[in-house]
Amino acid sequence: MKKITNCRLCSACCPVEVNIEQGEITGAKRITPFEKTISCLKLVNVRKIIYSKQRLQKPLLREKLNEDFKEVSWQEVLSFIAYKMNKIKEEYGASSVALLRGMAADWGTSWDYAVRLMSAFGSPNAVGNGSVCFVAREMAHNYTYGAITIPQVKDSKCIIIWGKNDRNTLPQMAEAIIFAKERGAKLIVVDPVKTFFTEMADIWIRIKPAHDGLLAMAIINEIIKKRLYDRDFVDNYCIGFEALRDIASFYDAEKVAEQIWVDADLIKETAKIYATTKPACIIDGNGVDMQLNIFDATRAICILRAITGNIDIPGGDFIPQPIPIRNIQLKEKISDIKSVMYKYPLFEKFHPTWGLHGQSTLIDAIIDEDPYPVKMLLVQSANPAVTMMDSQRVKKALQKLECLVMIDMFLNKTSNYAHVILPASSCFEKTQINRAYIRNCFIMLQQKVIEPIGESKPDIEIIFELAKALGLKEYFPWDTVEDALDFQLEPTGLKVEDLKNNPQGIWYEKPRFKKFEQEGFKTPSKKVEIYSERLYESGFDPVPFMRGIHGQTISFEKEGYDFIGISGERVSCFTHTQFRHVDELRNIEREPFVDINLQDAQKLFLKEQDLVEITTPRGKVTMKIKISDVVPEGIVRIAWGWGEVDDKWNLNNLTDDLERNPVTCTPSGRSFYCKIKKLKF
Ligand SMILES: Nc1nc2c(c(=O)[nH]1)N[C@H]1C(S)=C(S)[C@@H](COP(=O)(O)OP(=O)(O)OC[C@H]3O[C@@H](n4cnc5c(=O)[nH]c(N)nc54)[C@H](O)[C@@H]3O)O[C@H]1N2
Ligand SMILES: Nc1nc2c(c(=O)[nH]1)N[C@H]1C(S)=C(S)[C@@H](COP(=O)(O)OP(=O)(O)OC[C@H]3O[C@@H](n4cnc5c(=O)[nH]c(N)nc54)[C@H](O)[C@@H]3O)O[C@H]1N2
Ligand code: SF4
Ligand SMILES: [Mo]
Repeated sequence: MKKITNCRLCSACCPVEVNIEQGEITGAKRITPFEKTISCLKLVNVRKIIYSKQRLQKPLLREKLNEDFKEVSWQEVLSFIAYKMNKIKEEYGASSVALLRGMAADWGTSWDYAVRLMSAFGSPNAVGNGSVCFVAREMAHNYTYGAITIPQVKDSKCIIIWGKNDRNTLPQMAEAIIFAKERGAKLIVVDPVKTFFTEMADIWIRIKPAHDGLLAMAIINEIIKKRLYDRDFVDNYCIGFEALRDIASFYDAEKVAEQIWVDADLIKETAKIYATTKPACIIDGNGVDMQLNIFDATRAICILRAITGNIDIPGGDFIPQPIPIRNIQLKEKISDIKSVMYKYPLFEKFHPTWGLHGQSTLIDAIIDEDPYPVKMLLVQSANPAVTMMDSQRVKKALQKLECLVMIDMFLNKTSNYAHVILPASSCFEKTQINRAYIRNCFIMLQQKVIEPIGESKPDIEIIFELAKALGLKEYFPWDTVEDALDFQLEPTGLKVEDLKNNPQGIWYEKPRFKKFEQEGFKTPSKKVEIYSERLYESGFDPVPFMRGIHGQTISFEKEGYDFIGISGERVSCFTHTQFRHVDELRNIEREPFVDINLQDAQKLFLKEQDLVEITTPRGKVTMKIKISDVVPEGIVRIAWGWGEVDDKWNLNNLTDDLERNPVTCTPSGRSFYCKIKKLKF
């Protein structure tokens, strides 16, 4: 039997056709409209992941961290958690119980129920990791033109890929890029690292890490100076263009070139091609997200889209038409309570259903007890001991908790600090609607295609069970997850049943372009806010980079280290720290490496496979080196996600979590100055 669902083994959320025989998955393949397709190694090995012997099948409990876990019943474990949560609530207040959520269980409907539980319990602290993922990017888009745009790659004539590597991370987008390129689209890639797409590009801008904002300002300046901007769009739909003209003039290509390691002529050429080839779109990604200057840098990139008139046109950058599902997060119940993220009030409130995505503030609250102590933490689908910046600090915090509950499919390094582990079902064992299918007009169901493994439960059901154990059933009146989803879907007139009957997805409405002509933009002024009054009133630069760069661009810049370390590739076979226990995937990438340029290797007397130690003020990693031209001189790239296998390979031993973007709470997980030395055997 074949069933259609969407895969959620990574955030690409691909539509897939799954083969099922006798209730078991025997294989799966991606559904894509493109002829040239990209195979996903994780999906090829789906059986090894879903039926892994290491899947958690029963709840685990221990009173103390130095004891072994014992298997217990759901009833016992739920009463234990409810008892602990209520005890902490009595002693310190409900806010001292927090929930931390990674991206693996999705930030669509399944996130809504987690937030609802915390709101019903009385804690505002449902925290996600979007400050280092794409939520900070989304805020920069929102503050400029009211929504995060979706690049219309397939129909574009000029594509800029800015700090993204969809070949490994989003196959459907990579296929669209290849499709457009083969039909003559120009391709410009901004990336310090050589990738599949830099090899295919017409222009490769090998930028100095974390200097994207300055590049964007220099391109803006060039476009304005040469009068290549879309005057009609700027006059009718933007505010702040005059201020932008003045500020951008400080970022002249000749002046900026050396600082960002890019030839001035290349900046000028890029400006000319991007502004004169219509339609054009920009794909911005995580290479820009995890930078200290994320907010202004992304705003500057957004402004480029606007002044060239590429917003909301076919082949440009589309303003999405979100599906109007009901907001069930019950935030009104906790709106007066100070959250751990109170120092980032704009980021906290910029969106009605994003929760608090400044995860670093949770660690502050545990360690410094500011604004109050957080004593108990529920971690759902995340591995913070490895994935949050500055692992030593995170571990110190986890150790300080009175109780840590994890909801996961596997044990991971964070489980070392847990008292309770609840077994979660995989994406193929549960029904939910993912964020990718609510944020725009196309909706598709992630539907259960096999029964949960062992005693594992779907994430939403676990939340229902916790609510019941806490005596909060009145807030969760639904008998099944599908009933709850129907309640959320009610304003759309759709039901889960309709989505099941159309497993390949439904166009809720047809995409409409140039919506701004009738509706304006979803900003306070209804215009594209090159100048943002909201930012000005809150003490931030109303126009990006108005006062130059905020703080340092790369961590430990002032500490006299000689190399820039950057966070490694997201290889196609793994998702962050996941799946390294799967032999078939591990055989593709056996161990992590540090990529280094030949000139640097020679300077340091290093040869292929030599073991090196990399240090920053926060800690160290040791790995073998791989000599290649993927990185330029002065940069080493350190493999990502391997801290799950061994702490000596944990990249986040090196990163900083103290300096952050003042708007979005984003630390620099992407780049940091470091030292490298050869280790003797
Ligand atoms: N296989 C796989 N797929 C995934 C994931 C995974 O772990 N594995 N994770 C998922 C998640 S949660 C996310 S957020 C997405 C992220 O997906 P992407 O946004 O594609 O992020 P990365 O793959 O990290 O690629 C970022 C690119 O930015 C470049 N870069 C690094 N530093 C800089 C810089 O300073 N400036 C510029 N311009 N570029 C820079 C890198 O060299 C890299 O080519 O992927 C999702 N998909
Ligand atoms: N230095 C550095 N730091 C980074 C990054 C980087 O590139 N460099 N990337 C950042 C980014 S963009 C992100 S998104 C984060 C990722 O950070 P995390 O979200 O912590 O990353 P994962 O390693 O994917 O951990 C996911 C956990 O969820 C479990 N899981 C998988 N599916 C499910 C499910 O359906 N339900 C439940 N309950 N559990 C599930 C997995 O077994 C795994 O233990 O890391 C960030 N940190
Ligand atoms: S890219 Fe991600 S979502 Fe798509 S099939 Fe592969 S693992 Fe699944
Ligand atoms: Mo992410």
